[in-house]
Amino acid sequence: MKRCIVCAAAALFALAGVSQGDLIPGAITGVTGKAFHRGDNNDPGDGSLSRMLDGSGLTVGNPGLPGTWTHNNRWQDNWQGSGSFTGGATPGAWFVADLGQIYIDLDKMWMWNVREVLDRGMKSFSVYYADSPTVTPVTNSAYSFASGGWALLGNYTLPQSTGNNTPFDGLLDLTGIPEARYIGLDIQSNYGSTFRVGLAELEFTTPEPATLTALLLAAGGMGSYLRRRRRAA
Ligand SMILES: [Ca+2]
Repeated sequence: MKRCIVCAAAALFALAGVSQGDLIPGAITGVTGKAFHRGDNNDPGDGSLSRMLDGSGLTVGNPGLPGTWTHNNRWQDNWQGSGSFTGGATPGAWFVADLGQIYIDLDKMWMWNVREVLDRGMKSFSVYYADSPTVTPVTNSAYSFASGGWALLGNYTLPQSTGNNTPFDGLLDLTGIPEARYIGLDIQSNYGSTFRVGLAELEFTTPEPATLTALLLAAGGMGSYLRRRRRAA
């Protein structure tokens, strides 16, 4: 019965033009990106930057079970920036996600690595965050996260993908970010490709509504909201 409800929900979302990524609980919609290279086409074409942010290629089998959130290996549904790389190092590779507004409750970043050709997957990277970068990033241009407005969250390694239709490869905790609109990746290496580095999908989430309500109640936020309503009435 539960599975039927999930299937019905997925069918309704598909009819409404909502992506599979939106089925992920707490997913932020409408995220856009900039990067050192546009990928195979300009947005929103096949293999463009938006294909790593729009849920393309994702299948959310059961929204309540992250292990069922898989991504395919079609080049059209991922982003692979081009460069000249040696020994796995990817100098000059960067990516910035624009969440569309400032969030004060960022929770997680779910990451699916490149599946078409596995050595093109992102390996070592640093994560930065900002409300308003001093220098606006521009696709197909150089960029430095030392240019102002950015704070470092940490340095990470994303595992290589294991292939077609497999679950997420990395899950990053964003709760250490007090507030941010932009999330930046300084990409330092890949898994050996001499000319490509990228990702299949990134999904950003905030706490699910039930969790958020509990947090507000715990913090006393809901209590003050209710008091304000009574005074206005
Ligand atoms: Ca995708």
